[in-house]
Amino acid sequence: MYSQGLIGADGRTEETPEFLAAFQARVDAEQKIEPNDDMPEGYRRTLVRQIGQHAHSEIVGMLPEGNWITRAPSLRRKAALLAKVQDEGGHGLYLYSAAETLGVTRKQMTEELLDGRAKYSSIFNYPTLSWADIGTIGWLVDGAAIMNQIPLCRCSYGPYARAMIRVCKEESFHQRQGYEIVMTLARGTPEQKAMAQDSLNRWWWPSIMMFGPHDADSQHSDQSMAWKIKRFTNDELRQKFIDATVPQAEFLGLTIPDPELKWNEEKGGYDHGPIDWDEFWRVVKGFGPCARDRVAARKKAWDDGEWVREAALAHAEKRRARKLAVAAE
Ligand code: FAQ
Repeated sequence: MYSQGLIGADGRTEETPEFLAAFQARVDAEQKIEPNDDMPEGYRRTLVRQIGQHAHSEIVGMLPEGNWITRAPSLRRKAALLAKVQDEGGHGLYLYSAAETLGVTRKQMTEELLDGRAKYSSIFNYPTLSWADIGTIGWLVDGAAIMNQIPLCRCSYGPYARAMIRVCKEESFHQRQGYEIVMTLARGTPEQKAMAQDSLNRWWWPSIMMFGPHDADSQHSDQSMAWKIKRFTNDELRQKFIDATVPQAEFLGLTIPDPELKWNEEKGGYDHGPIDWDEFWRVVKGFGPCARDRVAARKKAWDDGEWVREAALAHAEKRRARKLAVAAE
């Protein structure tokens, strides 16, 4: 039986060794942690950070693809892209709701994004320069997201794990539609194939960086793995992604822009060339090519939506007052 911790004078759970051991035993036994359960403050903070960043990534991730909705080459492509961008918005909302179960509000999370305290995925700081980029984002970025997110369906925190199940189903469809766009281009005219190759050249390395720093430099991985928030390390997931994606590129007749990419018989996976970590950290620290535009777009959306939030709140208060009046009669 899981023992709840002692409540200290400040109202917080006292993290006694017994409490921490009981919590870890519960995680080790694969029991889900739910919102009303006692949990170590570090566990709660790690989840707020990760789920919040994940939610921001989904919402900011709508911008590069949204840029092409009006320029999609056919009605079918436009309908699929519109639906995909809406799906990403939905993912952001499930994730904000999951984070809210940990005692943080969406307003707080948004403020942290806008003032630069909260991060969002580095990948969404790159520009979408051609229609091929829409295919490549589906193929590589959604592909990388799935690789990272399937294990999150088994995350120890119940609301995050459950949100991920639906998200992963939708991301799988996104990956397929992206691959189909790239396949159409790769089998099209020489100009179309060149457009697909150029897109792969620009998105490959940023996609590889999505998985985060090498394990030796990942500050949160060890603890997150022990708490079963993460099930695989950054490098393990990156390797799985590369191994799955190289044959897909070969099938398309496209070349991955890494001259050092080579099958390693002994390890049963591909070796790859060095990752430009200077570029990664520059982007993560807010100096990516589109960083300023992305945050400005989110700020405008938040400011423009203020009247909607006020109206919804006023409506909710009016309803509550009416209910109270009826109850008092
Ligand atoms: N970008 O110690 P670690 C999507 C930060 S959703 C920016 O290894 P951790 C769907 C990290 O936060 C894509 N920052 O950290 C879609 C930490 O900084 P902090 C988003 C990064 O948390 C598709 C520091 O570096 N997916 O694509 C990045 O254990 C198409 C040290 O790193 C998720 O968020 C990065 N790439 O592992 C939408 C999945 N990598 O917080 C639209 C959930 C690392 O101490 C269109 N998140 N950092 O200030 C995770 O799995 C993890 O948080 C990792 C990082 C793996 C991203």
